[in-house]
Amino acid sequence: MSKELETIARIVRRGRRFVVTTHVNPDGDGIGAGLGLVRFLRERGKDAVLITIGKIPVQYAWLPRRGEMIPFRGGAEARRIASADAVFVLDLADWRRLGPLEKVVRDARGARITIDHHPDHANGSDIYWRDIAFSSVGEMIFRLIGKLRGKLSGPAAEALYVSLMTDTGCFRFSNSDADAHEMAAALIEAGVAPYEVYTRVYEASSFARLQLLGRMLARIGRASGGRLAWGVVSHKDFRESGIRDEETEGFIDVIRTLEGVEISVLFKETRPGVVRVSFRSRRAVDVNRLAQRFDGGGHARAAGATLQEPLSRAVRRVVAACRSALR
Ligand SMILES: [Mn+2]
Repeated sequence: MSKELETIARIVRRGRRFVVTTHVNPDGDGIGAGLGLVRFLRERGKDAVLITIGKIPVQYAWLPRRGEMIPFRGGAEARRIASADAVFVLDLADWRRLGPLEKVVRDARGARITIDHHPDHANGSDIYWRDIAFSSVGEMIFRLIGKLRGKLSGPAAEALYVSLMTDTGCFRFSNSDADAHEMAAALIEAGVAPYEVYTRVYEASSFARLQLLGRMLARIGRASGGRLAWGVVSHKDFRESGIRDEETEGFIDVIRTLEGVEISVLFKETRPGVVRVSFRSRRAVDVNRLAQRFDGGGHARAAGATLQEPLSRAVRRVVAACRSALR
């Protein structure tokens, strides 16, 4: 049992006011783990809120209830962070991914706690509980609740299930170990209906999104004898389809289903001259290191980077780097 977990449990027992946050453009893990923690804290009579930065993917819009999750707008949220007994930073190692919240969190008076399952990165945490063995930050929150001998309510369990389900790719990825499945069993016993949650998150695609996915797949690129595959969504595609960037979550997971592919890449030109690149690998290549070459990062099997250059140049450079990683 890590000493950080002991310290965090002590802070939770003693504190009254908490703020939880996660990276810019949060994903299912950041939102699910964050809401799971907020719900647990509120049920124990504490004041707690999840403050988000950037866009919330549409498939999670149903999850937060009134007042549990608020966007960072400025003064009011900054004051809440400043006066909290502790600020939780979830699902990120490099605090630059807090965007406009980075400085506010740095200046907070309460304990600054990072809980994360990405590789180590220097940050301003007072307590840094980091363990890449966890499938999701939701699983770490689940452990924290267990440590506090907390009872898991249905709503807290549902939020944690979203975290676990999305970060394990619906229990398909290599991080879906026995612990992840045992946690799923506990969440189901607490009242989660897996099929309902799955349907809400993954079977709510708009028609335009599906058509855009088709367009991306029709142009899929391959190299290195099929061990590398990539898809491209240009700014023109976004404009013509009316689909927003955050609605393309999951596109990369379709590319990676290709037989024999080791590295899958998705390029998204979110604005002219701004290209967000997602990397996934099956087993041989550490895509965290690959992404770091482009000033990004993540996990060994899933990482990302943002390039500020024309789309064609970004594709050319990243494909070349992937090909050499596969040699
Ligand atoms: Mn995560």
